[in-house]
Amino acid sequence: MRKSMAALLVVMVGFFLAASADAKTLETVKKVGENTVTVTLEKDPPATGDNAVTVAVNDSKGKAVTTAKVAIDYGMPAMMGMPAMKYKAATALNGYAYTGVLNFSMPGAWYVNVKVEGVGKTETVKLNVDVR
Ligand SMILES: [Cu+2]
Repeated sequence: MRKSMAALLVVMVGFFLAASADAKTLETVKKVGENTVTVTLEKDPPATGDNAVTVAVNDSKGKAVTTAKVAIDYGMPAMMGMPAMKYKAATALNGYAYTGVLNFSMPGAWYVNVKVEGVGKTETVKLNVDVR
């Protein structure tokens, strides 16, 4: 019994490692003041539709900052025959990082501005992503 449980565990860990090796995420790390902000989009390249986003804020010692407020503005500037698109995404603290969902309604160049408040000066991490 114990042996088969151990074998099952080995198989499960194997599957997990294989899955995480395949998963491509898009990570951006920026130093903002004393803190380091790591923004991770679940897909690389990001895809149209829902994309989970995780924002980790760590202090100068690497400790997770869990008292921040993280809000995201994202969109596309106006294009020929199309007005600018602007969206907002709230995030919630989930363990040691803030998580939210971005919904890209079309492929193309999008901006994603991650605003971190409540840890000294408000800081914004700006990224540009190419949605496929
Ligand atoms: Cu557009």
